[in-house]
Amino acid sequence: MSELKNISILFIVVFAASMLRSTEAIDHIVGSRNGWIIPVDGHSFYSDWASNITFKENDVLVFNFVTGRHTVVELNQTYFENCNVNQNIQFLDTSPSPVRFTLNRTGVFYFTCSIPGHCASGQKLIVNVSASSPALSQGPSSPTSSVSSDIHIDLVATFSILIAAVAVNFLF
Ligand SMILES: [Cu+2]
Repeated sequence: MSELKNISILFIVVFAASMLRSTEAIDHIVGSRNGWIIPVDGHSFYSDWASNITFKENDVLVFNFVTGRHTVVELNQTYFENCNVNQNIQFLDTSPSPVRFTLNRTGVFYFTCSIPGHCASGQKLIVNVSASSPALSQGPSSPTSSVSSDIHIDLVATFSILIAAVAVNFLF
């Protein structure tokens, strides 16, 4: 029987390892192929881009742009809304592109470009970062439901592992 127990333990370890892989940090290319620009499609371009992505702690934002044409600054919410780019929390290295920024905490980050007029023209990005967790990656969800659905997925995964372990013990 001990051999069979070992099989079930192996089963659990493999499952756990495959779940851990989903927590690896991911590079996100800001604006995808368009990169970091004054959006030509209107002010919602970067919020539309961000709304399709789940940002996790320690993921990296990659800002691609023509060196010298743009910069990357992090602002607080008030200065971001007013495009007060001189009150930045961080002036990220502007040359050469790309600028890489590690999302080193949970919560909301605000980014824009410090070149005059660019913020007001819509070159601004809000990123909402959630904690790294073993939850499986999921599609876009409303902010109010994301926490509970994360827990739900965790429970489903945990039960799947338990059932698999029991099944292995029964079958052999
Ligand atoms: Cu710019």
